[in-house]
Amino acid sequence: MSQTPDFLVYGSPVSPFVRKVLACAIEKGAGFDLEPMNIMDPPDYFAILSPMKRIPILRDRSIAPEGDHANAQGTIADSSAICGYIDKKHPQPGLYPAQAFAHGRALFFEEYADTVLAPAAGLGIFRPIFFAIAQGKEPDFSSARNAWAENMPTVLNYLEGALGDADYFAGDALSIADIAITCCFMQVELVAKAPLDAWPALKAHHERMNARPSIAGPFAQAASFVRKALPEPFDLT
Ligand SMILES: N[C@@H](CCC(=O)N[C@@H](CS)C(=O)NCC(=O)O)C(=O)O
Repeated sequence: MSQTPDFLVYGSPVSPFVRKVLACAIEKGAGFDLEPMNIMDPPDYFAILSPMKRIPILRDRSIAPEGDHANAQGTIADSSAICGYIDKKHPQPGLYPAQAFAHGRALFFEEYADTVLAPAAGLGIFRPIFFAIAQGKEPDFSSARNAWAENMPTVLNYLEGALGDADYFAGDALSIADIAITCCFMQVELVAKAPLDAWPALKAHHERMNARPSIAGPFAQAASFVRKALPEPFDLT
């Protein structure tokens, strides 16, 4: 008989931040359930569990099981906080470099993904397409094309240089940096073909990351949802 896992993730794999949390849990072999939470029609207890009104939210059922959601007991909001928690609870394999400087760099890249890459990919490209379709409106392909041509190159040039010849963004093993950057970039790929030929180091990194079930699995779930509304990724070029 399978045991109920401690972790319950509220959200949707369509969110890059939810996929980041799922990737951490999968890399560590930590079981989880996913409870769908739609940010366009959230439940009335959303702000109780997530004061910043964002997904993902993690519940650790070993701290507090689901109840009436009247308080946030047993829950943590924000993907960075959640991934840090998962890493403490399941230390192996470590997703935060042991070496101090590499650790700092990993946290920096996670923040860069959150603050710079996610808005460029999500707000700039994903939302004008998918949110419009989901709301029955015409997708804004021209603003998405413009974001790819005007805004993304600066971000991708920076990441290409920061990665250089290395296999990973921080230290010499997979870390939260690689997961965060990949999940946020893939938000573009949910709606569009996003060729990385002009950024060969990033392209190779992306292919290696894509070969990991922790990245590919949650992305496939998101893509199958998005494909119902947008059967083909559109051409950004
Ligand atoms: N810094 C947050 C960002 C989370 C975030 O922005 N989530 C989006 C979905 S991808 C959200 O919940 N947005 C709510 C809204 O736009 O109303 C994290 O890492 O968890």
